[in-house]
Amino acid sequence: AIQIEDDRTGVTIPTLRRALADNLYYVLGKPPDGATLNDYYLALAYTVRDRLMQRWMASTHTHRLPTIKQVIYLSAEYLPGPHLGNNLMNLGLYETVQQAVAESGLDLATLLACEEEPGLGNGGLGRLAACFMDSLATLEIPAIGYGIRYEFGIFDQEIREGWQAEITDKWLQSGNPWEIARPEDAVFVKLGGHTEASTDETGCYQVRWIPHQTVKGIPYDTPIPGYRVNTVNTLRLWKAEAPESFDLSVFNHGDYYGAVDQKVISENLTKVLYPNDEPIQGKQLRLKQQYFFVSCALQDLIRTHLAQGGRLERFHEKFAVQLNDTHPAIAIPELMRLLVDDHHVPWDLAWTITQQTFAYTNHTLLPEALEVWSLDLLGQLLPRHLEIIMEINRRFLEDVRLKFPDNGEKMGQLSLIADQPFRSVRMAYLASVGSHAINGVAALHSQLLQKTVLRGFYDLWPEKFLNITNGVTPRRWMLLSNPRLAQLITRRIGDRWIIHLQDLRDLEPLAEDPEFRAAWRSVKQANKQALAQRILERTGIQVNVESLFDVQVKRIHEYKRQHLNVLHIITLYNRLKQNPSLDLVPRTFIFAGKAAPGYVQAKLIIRLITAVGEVINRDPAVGDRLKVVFLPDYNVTNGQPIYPAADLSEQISTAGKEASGTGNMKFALNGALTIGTLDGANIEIREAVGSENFFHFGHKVEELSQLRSQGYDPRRYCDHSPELNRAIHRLESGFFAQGNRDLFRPLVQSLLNDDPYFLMADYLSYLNCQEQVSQAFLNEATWIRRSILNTARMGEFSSDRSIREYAHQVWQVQSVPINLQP
Ligand code: 26V
Repeated sequence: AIQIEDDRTGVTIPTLRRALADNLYYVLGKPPDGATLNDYYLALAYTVRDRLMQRWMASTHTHRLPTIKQVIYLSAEYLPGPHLGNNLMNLGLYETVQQAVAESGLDLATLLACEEEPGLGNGGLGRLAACFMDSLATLEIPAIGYGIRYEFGIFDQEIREGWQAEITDKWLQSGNPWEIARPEDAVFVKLGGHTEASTDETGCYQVRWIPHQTVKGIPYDTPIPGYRVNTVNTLRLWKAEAPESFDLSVFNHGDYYGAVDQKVISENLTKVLYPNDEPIQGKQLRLKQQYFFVSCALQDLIRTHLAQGGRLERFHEKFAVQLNDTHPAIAIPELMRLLVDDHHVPWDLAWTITQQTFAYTNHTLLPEALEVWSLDLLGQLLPRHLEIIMEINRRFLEDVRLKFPDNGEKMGQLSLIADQPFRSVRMAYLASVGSHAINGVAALHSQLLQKTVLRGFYDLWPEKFLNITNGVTPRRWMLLSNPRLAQLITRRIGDRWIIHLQDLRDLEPLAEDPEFRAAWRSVKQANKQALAQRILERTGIQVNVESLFDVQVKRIHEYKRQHLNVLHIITLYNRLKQNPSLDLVPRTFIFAGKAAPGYVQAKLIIRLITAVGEVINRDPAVGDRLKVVFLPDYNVTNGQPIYPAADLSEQISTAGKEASGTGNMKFALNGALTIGTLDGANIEIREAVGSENFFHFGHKVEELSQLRSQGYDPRRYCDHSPELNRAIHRLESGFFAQGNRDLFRPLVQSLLNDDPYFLMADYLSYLNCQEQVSQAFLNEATWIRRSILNTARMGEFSSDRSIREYAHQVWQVQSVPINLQP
């Protein structure tokens, strides 16, 4: 019998071609000859989305069953990167679609390049959420990711005359084929106003919140398919709109334009992502955003749970809710409010449910990054939540007093309310009391968390604390972004590594095989060649692919110390100027990363990198021995070709400052060697790949605190190191700024006077370590051997491993295979 494939589900080449033409014509309303490349991209995206639909609906249906526990990831940020390539890969359709598209006279790579990535995050934290969503689906764990559908994500970066310029990110401009709006699932969120307490007919104390304003939350769903499984989870992002009834009521009073104003105010709520690398204290809109998406999410959960016949007493048996940092921590008083005020659950029961529901992940120890909200602001915007927080605090401090009867100091230390510099809620404390589990994101970070920021809570409840080291998804960060290496690996050890990254161990013996080493080297060279091409296109700089590609890509921040890297570059340049025939190991220094728009010093570091590049790249005495490149607009899309091309990964943060880092994992997984401090996950990476395959330098955390307590004097290091002195002098002299001695003065002054991130203290150690790197690079065979061993030993840094740990140690959830035949 002839099998006729459904045009929406079939996966043969003729069917895919027909589906593409169909979607172009009937969904986009374009004839083949009048279609743009973007139209073809959209048609292809719809064709792929169609092929996800059955699995998505089956997953959603199954995951709603009351007996199935579901993970709820609450995150203000997601950085999933472009969906099309990833979805093709996870569905197992990449090659077939490539061919189908080719037979229709198109090029898949060109269509993939049309997709605007959702830049709904700042950096590591948002990207981690996306890796976790991929792993949850791949492990067939029922999950929903809730977040905010920002109209403008993280700004696009351009470099103009060496400076960063910010351009609004219009990711929705040409349409988003991956999302489905669900206006039928809209919820209402109250803001402002006041509360009224009363006693009802039965003598029960009742609080009513009379809001000043109500906004409507509209969910937009994006499918998140697992790798070669039927599970398709949902990323549900909320957009704020004005409730129609509201305009109408004003309209009835004749104030039509006032109603339109209200609409604009409501829609502003989800307009723009805040760059969270900049202090956001007192930003009312930011608190509104946090509360808005959290309230939408919890209302959504309660509604579906009740609709399925679930009981609120069992809420925590149905949902495990993870707080991605404190951004969603207002969920704790919000769930209390929904349970106590709206559903009349007694306080104590509601508190048990709440604590059993939530778990909290901390992502930073930097004091300036720890969220606090002033009581003023909270009281204005969320009067009922402030009351609930005060009651949580009162009961909590009462427990503390019973445990430590004659220790009044303890209560002040642990209070959720800080008095200085103004009365405010410490959100990390709120998250800690309202959760049953608290984790850091790398071993060192978790230890420091227990010893510093959350010490008092660790003393109270050590059993709540755990470490779960971050990971990255090998699907995007190897299979998709490094197809050459993925193919080489699969040819030798099979393809189970894609879902079982520890299998990369099987590469270890091949590190001794000359033939395999040669193939490994060819792959790296091809990847370097491809990156060199992009560098030329984007910056006009010609780089030497035989040189060592030395790469630092991440947000620009003083604690990440991009300027330490620059001091090394200046030192090499000084050596070359002093001895023009110096036999220097050629290097290409590649930087990329965004600076928060208001972070003046970070923007100056970008200017420093471009300025040093302008001088060095043009100096004929340097030739192609040194090149300095700043690649603009670092994001997921632009990051993908960078990691596979790196020889050396720069992970040089001040010890104790980088909670984990995840870029460090992407580089090592793709065969780069690391130069790094003993910070964040670097420590665990070094242990995994072997200290002989990792270049570490710099002061350790304890050594730095010793330096600090001894009275740290950065100038001393300058006086004792002629090379450091010369490098600093070059900066001061205006040499890299066309004689302008003022340009880099703020950077130099900061280094000489405070140097809060200890660049001066680590300079010498860094320089010596870089010398070892250069010597190692000269021996190609052993370098490649070490590169292979890095990849072979990175298996534990898959986000699949992280998610398994959360599933067993925090969430108590199981895999649920999805059956497509009902
Ligand atoms: C926020 C702020 C705000 C005030 C100014 C300084 C500053 C610096 C950093 C941050 C980010 C806080 C949260 C965050 O994104 N943490 C990152 O989380 C990643 C995933 O766990 C982790 O790999 C990074 O090390 C960590 O910085």
